[in-house]
Amino acid sequence: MNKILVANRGEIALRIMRTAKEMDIKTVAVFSDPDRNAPHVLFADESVAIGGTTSAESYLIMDKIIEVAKERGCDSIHPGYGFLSENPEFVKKVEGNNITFIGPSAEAIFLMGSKLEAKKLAKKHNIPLVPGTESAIESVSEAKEIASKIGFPILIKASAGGGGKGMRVVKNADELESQMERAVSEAVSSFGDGSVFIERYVLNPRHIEIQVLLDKHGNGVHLFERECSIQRRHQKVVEEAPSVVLSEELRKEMGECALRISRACNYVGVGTVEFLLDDKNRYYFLEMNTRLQVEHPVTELITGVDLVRQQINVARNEKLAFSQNDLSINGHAIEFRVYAEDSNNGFLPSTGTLKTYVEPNGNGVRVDSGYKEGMEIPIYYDPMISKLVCYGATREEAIAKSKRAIAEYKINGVETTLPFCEFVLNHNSFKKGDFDTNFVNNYFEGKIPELLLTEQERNIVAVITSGDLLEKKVVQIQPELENSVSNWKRNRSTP
Ligand code: MV4
Repeated sequence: MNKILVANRGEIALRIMRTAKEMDIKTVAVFSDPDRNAPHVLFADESVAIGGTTSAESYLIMDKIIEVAKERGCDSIHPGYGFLSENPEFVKKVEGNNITFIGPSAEAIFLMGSKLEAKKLAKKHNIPLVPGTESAIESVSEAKEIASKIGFPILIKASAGGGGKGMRVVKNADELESQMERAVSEAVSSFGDGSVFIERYVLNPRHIEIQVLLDKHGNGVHLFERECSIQRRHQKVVEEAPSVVLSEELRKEMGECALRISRACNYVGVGTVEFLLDDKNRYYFLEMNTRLQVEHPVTELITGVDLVRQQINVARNEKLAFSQNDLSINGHAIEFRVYAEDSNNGFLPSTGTLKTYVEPNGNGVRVDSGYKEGMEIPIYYDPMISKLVCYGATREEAIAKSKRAIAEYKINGVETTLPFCEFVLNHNSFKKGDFDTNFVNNYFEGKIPELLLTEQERNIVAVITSGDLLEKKVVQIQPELENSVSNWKRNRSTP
C-alpha cells in the first residue's frame, strides 16, 4: 500500500493521515469549498478540491472521490466514520475500480445495516438478545399479540434504523396502534424501508460496546469494552474504557460474543459490537457498527494498539501480529466530545469563528481535532470541534487529568460542550461510576449549575440549582450536585 485517499474531513481525516505518515504511506485529501484551509487539507501529501458545500455535494459523491483516487494513483481509500463509511455500494464501486477499501466487505456492511438480519444471525449463534420479534411485524394485531406476550413497555425499532433513529417506546396497549403507525411511516420516510420489529424495553440500561479486530486469515481479537452510556438523544458525549461494572468474567464473555457475531458475518478489520447491559448485569446484543468509531481513542490508550494501523495492516492482507493473550487493559481513558453547541441552550449548534483556540496538552492528554485558532466552524457538517481524551493509571487519575485539561482548554467565539463535560465529571454519580443511559435526563436540568454555596451554606440544606441567581431555588441537599459547581465561567474570558 503506497497511497491512501482519505474520504473524510476534520479530526478523523487528520487522525488517519497521521498513522499513514508513520507507516510511510502517502495520503491524498479531498475537500469541499468550506474546508479549503482545513488542517486535513494542509497535512495531506496531496489535496484535491472536489467542490460543493454540503456533504451531499462533496464528501458523499462516490464517483467523484473514486475518480480522484484513480487520477492520483491511490491504491486504497479510507472512509473514516460517517459519510461513505458504511455504504456497501461505495465499497463495491471502490473494489470494482481495483482500489482497496480499508474496512470490512460490502456484504458484512450490508448485513449489519439490517438490524433484523443482524439479530437473526446473533440468535443463530446463541448470542443473547432482548426478548422480542425475529422478523418484521406486518400488522397492528400481530404487534398486539407479541406485546401481550412480552409485556409493556415495549420498543418499536426500525430495521433500517440504528443509533436510536426510528425508535418508539410504547407504554401500554392503548398507545400501540398509533405508535406503530408512526414508527412505520417514520421508517419509510427516513430509510425508505418500513420494516419494524418489537423488543421488550430495557429500563435504565448501560450502553457497552466491544471493539473487535479481525484479519483475513481467520485470526481475531477483541480489545475489551467502551462504556458509552453518557449520551443525550443518542449523541454520545463522554465515553470511557474500561467500564467500571464489568467483571473479568463478564468482559471475557461479552468479548467472545462480539467475536462470534463478527466471525459469523466474515468480518474483517476493526468493528464494534454494541450491547445493552441491564441493572442485573445481563447483556443483550443490539447491533454492530462496521466502521472505525469516533470513540476509538479510549481503546487505543488502554491497550496501546493503534487501530488505524491495524486497519491498514488488515487491508493489505497481513496477519494480526498479536493474539488475545497478548492484550490487556492498562490504565483508564475518558473521551469528551467537544461540540460547537450551547449546553445552556438546548445544545443548539453554536456557529462562529474560533477567536481563541488553545488546546490542553501534557501528560495523559490527547486532543484529536480538526480545527485551528481563527477558523470558522462550518454549519454544513457535524459540529464536533475535537475529542479530548485523557488517560491515567486509574479512573481517579484519568478524572483528575480530565478536570485539569478542561480547565486548560480555552475556546472563545463559539459555545462548546466543555462546560457540560465538566458538569459530568463533577457529578457524584459519574465519580462513583453509578450511571446509565438516563444520566443526562436524570441529572441535567438544561443549564450548567454555575454556583454552589459555600461549605457552610451547604450545611444549611440550600443549593442553587438554577444558573439564574434571581431564580434562587432552595431545595433538599442533592448529593449528586455536591461539587458540581463548574469553574468554566471563571476560566472563560468573554468572547
Ligand atoms: C434499546 C433500549 C432499551 N430497550 N432497546 C438506542 C440506540 C440503539 N442502538 C438502541 N438503543 C436502545 N435500545 C431495548 N430493547 C434503549 C436504547 C437506548 C440507548 C442505548 C444505548 C445508548 C443510549 C441509549 C439511549 C436511549 C435508549
